[in-house]
Amino acid sequence: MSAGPLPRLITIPISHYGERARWALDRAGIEYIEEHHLQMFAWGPAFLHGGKKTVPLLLLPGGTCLNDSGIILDWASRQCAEPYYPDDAAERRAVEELEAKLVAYGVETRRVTYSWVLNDPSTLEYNYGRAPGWQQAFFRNAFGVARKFAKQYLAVNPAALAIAHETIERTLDDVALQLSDGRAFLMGERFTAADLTFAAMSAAVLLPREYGVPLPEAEQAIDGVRDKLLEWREHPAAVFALRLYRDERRRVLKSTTA
Ligand SMILES: N[C@@H](CCC(=O)N[C@@H](CS)C(=O)NCC(=O)O)C(=O)O
Repeated sequence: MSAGPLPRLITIPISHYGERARWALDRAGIEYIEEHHLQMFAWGPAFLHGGKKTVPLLLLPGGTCLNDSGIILDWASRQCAEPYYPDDAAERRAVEELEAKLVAYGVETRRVTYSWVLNDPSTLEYNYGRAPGWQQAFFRNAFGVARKFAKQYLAVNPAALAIAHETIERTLDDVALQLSDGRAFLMGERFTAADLTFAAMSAAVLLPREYGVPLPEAEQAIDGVRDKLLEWREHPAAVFALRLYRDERRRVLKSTTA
């Protein structure tokens, strides 16, 4: 139980960068209040508090704003009884280098998800979370306009999607290769930020049940996306990511500050 004000996590609820931050905080046993905003509307708080256009943001009670999921992950790791980064500098660098690749892979998994949801208004309910009603009403009433803008803004087009598919498949192969010596986690026998980041970035296409907000099922995806999602789920690296969700997403370790 915490005394005093709690940190505020500002997210686009469905965002896997938000999920990366949420998981890092949850695992460290840190209490926080999550505030949801929808795409475009999140620009307001993002600029106001973080000085840039992306969320998640973590607003600490003292007034500090952590304005990137990686910064939030590092902060949560430092509060956690079992930190997500190794103490050894070279080992830590290896985790961070892998994370940087996985964050870029996350842009491609997100592109694939948007190629589905921007063409399927039935998925809108999953997007809303607890965002203010007026933001939800905008999406309900102006889906066509929002969709056109978002497709251009996020480069959801056949050429970019072809690159996304290649990047996703290459990343899954690389991860499977890294695991092929039988290690339990990406960097060895211990769960690190690389595992959390890989699983969270993969969640956009693997749709794990344990994700921080409800997601649709792969089987519901539109033609042209569904077969890829179902194929990728069977990949050994995807099986690993889904195992991380099953075994690690709800694990709460002691916070050193609790
Ligand atoms: N590197 C950032 C990326 C976050 C990010 O791309 N957030 C998206 C939501 S999925 C966003 O806020 N996009 C708004 C925009 O790009 O205009 C992080 O890890 O926090």
